[in-house]
Amino acid sequence: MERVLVTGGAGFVGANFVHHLVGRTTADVTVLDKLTYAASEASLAGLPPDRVRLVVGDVADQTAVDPLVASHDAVVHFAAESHNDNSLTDPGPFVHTNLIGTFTLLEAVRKHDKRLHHVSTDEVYGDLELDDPKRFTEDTPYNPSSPYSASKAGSDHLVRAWVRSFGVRATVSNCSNNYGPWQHVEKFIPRQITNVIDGIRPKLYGSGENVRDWIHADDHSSAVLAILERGRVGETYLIGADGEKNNLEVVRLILKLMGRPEDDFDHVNDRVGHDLRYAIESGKLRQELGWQPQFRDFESGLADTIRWYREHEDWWRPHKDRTEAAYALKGQ
Ligand code: NAD
Ligand code: TDX
Repeated sequence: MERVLVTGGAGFVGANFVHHLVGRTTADVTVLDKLTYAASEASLAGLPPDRVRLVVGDVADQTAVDPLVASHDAVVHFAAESHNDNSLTDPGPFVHTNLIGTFTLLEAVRKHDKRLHHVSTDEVYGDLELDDPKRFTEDTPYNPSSPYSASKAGSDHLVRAWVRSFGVRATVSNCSNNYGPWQHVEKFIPRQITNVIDGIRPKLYGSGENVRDWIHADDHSSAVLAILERGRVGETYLIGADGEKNNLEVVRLILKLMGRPEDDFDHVNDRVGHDLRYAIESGKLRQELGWQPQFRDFESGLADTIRWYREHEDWWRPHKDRTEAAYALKGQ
């Protein structure tokens, strides 16, 4: 696969993937990104300009998508509206990008017979009880809660229908919560790190007992690359690194690592319909494709991430005030 089209490559997970791909393969990469509020061109800084180019465009715009798909060997589809809280205040862009965008891409890969990998989320499965011994598997029924997760669930169904009905050569992955560099300050971990840097107390939604299954974004990238290279067409792979932690534990760890008292945070209004727990069983990916996560120690991965935000204030500062102002309006 010498020419890879990466949609949403100026966002968090997409940018991590582009860095990973360029470092580990000889592929030339085109990033197709609308450069929404969530994107940052600076996330692609330092990559070789002869191997990586950015095309600004909408994945739901057939005239932009069709010629790009035609001129590449494979497409990795990250572009999405990704923030649950935003989907609760304005769901329209989620339907546009996550559903119409995926549909548009599917029609182009069908027409040009190109390989597609569709990047999705564990949130399509809904949530688990705290004491449920089961974790999500590839066989768990879909049961999404928010407009965001419903739109991602719909996009997964579109991909499977295009595989079965039209023979499109696609794979799907559903990953748990990512952390690492280049994540927008609206998201939980970067929000709290940059709050502490700014002398603002971290903000915990509700009780803080909600559990997320954390994975480093570079491990997500290596899993997506393994699926792109060796995954079986038509299959879905769950991606996770056994990283379950509740939000209270994560806030306390951030405070400890940043030299603050561990109770120096506020409880704020809970998210409407807040999913309680996500947990991934990733045995299929590990056994079939031999994938393993490299970041196994959450505390040291989090310490690296804190260091990255301390050293890259120029990257996140332009987004911080507007993000906090929007949260303040909601009592969060
Ligand atoms: P993000 O919001 O940081 O980045 C999304 C990117 O998509 C941005 O660069 C944005 O400009 C671009 N984009 C949005 N609408 C577009 C459009 N219409 N056309 C072209 N580009 C558009 O999101 P993220 O956290 O990097 O998530 C990327 C993908 O990974 C999503 O599909 C998400 O569902 C999936 N995912 C994310 C996580 C996570 O923890 N962040 C976990 C599992 C799956
Ligand atoms: O300030 C906060 N305080 C807080 O307690 C924020 C922003 C979040 N939270 C909680 C809500 C969640 O329980 O932290 C947890 C993580 O929140 P987010 O970072 O918003 O992530 P989440 O809603 O779990 O979804 C993420 O993982 C799955 C990504 O944003 C999705 O794109 C991905 O599909």
